[in-house]
Amino acid sequence: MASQTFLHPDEIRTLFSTAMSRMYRSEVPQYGTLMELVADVNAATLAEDGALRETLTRHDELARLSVERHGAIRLGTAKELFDIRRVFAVMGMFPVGYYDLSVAGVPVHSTAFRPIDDASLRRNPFRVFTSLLRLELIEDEALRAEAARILAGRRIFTVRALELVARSEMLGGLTPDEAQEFVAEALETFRWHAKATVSLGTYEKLHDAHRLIADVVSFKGPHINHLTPRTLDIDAVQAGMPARGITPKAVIEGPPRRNCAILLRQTSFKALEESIEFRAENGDDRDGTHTARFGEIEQRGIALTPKGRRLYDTLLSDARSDVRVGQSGANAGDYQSQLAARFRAFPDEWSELRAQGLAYFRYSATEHGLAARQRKRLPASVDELVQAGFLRFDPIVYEDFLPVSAAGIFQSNLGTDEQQNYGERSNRIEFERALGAPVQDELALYAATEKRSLDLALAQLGDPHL
Ligand code: OOG
Ligand code: NI
Repeated sequence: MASQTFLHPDEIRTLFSTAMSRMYRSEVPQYGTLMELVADVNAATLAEDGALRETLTRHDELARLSVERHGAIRLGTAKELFDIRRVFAVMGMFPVGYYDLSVAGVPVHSTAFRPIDDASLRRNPFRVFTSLLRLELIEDEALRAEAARILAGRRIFTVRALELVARSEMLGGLTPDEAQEFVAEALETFRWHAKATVSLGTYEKLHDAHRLIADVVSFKGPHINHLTPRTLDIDAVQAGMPARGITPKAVIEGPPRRNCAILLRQTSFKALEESIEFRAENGDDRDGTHTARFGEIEQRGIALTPKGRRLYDTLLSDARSDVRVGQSGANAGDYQSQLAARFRAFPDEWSELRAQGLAYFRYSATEHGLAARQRKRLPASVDELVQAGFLRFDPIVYEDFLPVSAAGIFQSNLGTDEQQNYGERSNRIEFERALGAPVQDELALYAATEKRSLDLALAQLGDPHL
């Protein structure tokens, strides 16, 4: 069978994320410094917390601790989004979730391309937060038309990369040699270009409309704008950045520090100002600078049910209306303490989170339960099985993103730490049309994982329900 000679998409993703990490570290030395800080903090945390070390070892996570968890790009056209979906599919990454950032003053909407099944997530969880510029949000009609014209003329993929994508689609995969070549070709799309495709004058006009528009339209391709490793203690990394010459954003996005980590906490260092050679045009041959690239860290917790997510959204929005963080990070300390105070209303014990239906868990039959099943009929309800120690439950990790947090990461790297609050508005249908496929519903994925684990565990315990 031909398929036996194909390299598994998870392996291709690992080749890709490794190549991206190497490229980004050489392009942005400060990112290498952040990686070192993260490694030091993780080592210190593990040395202090034996239980955590044991859990990570049990789940086979220690070896991959320092592997990047995500990166981000910003695309300019529907066609680019359509093709990037095909490129990521070769690596086992599929669009999950829809994020409308325009409501937070960022003219994009986004999805995350990520592995979906448990085994793939365990092998390599690398994902790419992918945004599509919404040109229709540029008010100046002439500028909008010019931006569209510039974008229509660029090709962000190499010819060979698209050939290999088509080959993979037709035959069902790539051989190891083809996969190597594919990764090298795909990497070209994410590379930094110190040479802009527009003059400084055009760049400035785009920049005045929105900094992000200039970032997307002025360059040959969608340079990767950050990579994000996982930390075991995000507060320690945030606090440790200045001593290593890194300027962190003002506040950590997401929930406050807790015993039972929920969803996702993130922080980043500010984007760097980099020299750009602009195109000489109509006597304009000035050079300039652009800020786009930064480094981020993340710490993930349990996935919340719709009920849990509603509570999270309410508490977050309350804290944000209590204290507004200003442009230069003023009030950051007050915000963090207000956030912690508000979140006291969010149960902070696993058993409570489960009992109140606030979070998703992975169930498994315990040794004790399997042995008991041989001797007697087990109790009928899940709660009773849990109580008796026959059924155990572990948190399902949140693998997605948070729109308010993402907006905060964007804002901080567009030069302001100001928090903007939002109302609801979305253009998902248009996004999916450009993508050429629906995005998967992340909550449905967690619910299905929980249900599968519970069905299996109950079957192993002799289906006491029946
Ligand atoms: C993406 C910002 C969002 C995250 O982790 O929430 C993001 C960008 O700046 O392009 O990466
Ligand atoms: Ni990010």
